[in-house]
Amino acid sequence: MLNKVTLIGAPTDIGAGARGASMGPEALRVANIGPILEGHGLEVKDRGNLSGPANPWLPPTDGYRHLPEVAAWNRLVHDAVYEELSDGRMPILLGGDHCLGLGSISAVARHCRDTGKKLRVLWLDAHADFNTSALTPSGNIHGMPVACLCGFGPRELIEIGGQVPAISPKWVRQIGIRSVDPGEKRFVHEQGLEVFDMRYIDEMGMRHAMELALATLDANTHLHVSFDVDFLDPEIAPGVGTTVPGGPTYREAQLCMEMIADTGRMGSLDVVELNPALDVRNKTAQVAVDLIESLFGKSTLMRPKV
Ligand code: Z70
Ligand code: MN
Ligand code: MN
Ligand code: MN
Repeated sequence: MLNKVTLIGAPTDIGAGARGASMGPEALRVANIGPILEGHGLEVKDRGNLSGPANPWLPPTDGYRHLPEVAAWNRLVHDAVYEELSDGRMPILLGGDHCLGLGSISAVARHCRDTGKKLRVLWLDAHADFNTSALTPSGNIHGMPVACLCGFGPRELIEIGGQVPAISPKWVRQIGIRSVDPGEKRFVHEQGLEVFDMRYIDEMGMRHAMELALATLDANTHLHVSFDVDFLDPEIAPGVGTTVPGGPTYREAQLCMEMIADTGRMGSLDVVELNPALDVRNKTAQVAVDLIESLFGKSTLMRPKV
């Protein structure tokens, strides 16, 4: 794994249905994300925050809310993430809402094309984020990034990384899913997304789900982790725009992160949907940072190298 990481703040709630995710980057910094990663032997650079358009807070038009502003933010994210990867550093995107996964992952996909790497995307979320303008109940674009990355969406969003589609649905593994809209459900099935939903995790356990989700990684794989904080059960993570009950416990989430760390293949990370306006004394940010530590190899005991 790369030992040089770059924090990229993207303070916006442009794609969300509630205001406040724009304060996410600062809350993660206040929870000491930088120094804590340094404590794990990483060289940490903080690029500060990107600066994009303000949130006009308008109703949707033609099935999309804030499409021009979402596109502008994602172009900024794409360029920053692509630049850090080209510099041989691991970008950590501090969101911001999950529409930013578009800019981030389209840049990662482009970097993988440049370098001949195989890409796998782990999508840790309560939601599938696989809506289109025809399927969305809300028009909120944070419910659409996976579909856009797979080529289903408006030109200004699907073309950001220079190739359409940016990724194949076959490269995606979703974990923790427990809220999917009716039309979205059919589309997930049609496109063959590999989804380890909460029912699967309850029946088979997080360990088995992660073994399968990580089964096709090899030495040439770039693993992108897109961590929507609403993945976590609301008991431990109330500070998100859309809480959905029945999520992974602290212990399940920690195992998930530890198993990702053990692969040594993580090359980029998004931390999105943290909403400090809805949090309690920044505890959701602290839990997120704890789990990110596990993602970077914090473990209770010395562990044999795999
Ligand atoms: C719903 C929609 C959503 C959060 C994604 C919800 C989408 N499927 N909500 N992330 N927090 O409106 O598309
Ligand atoms: Mn690289
Ligand atoms: Mn999401
Ligand atoms: Mn979500």
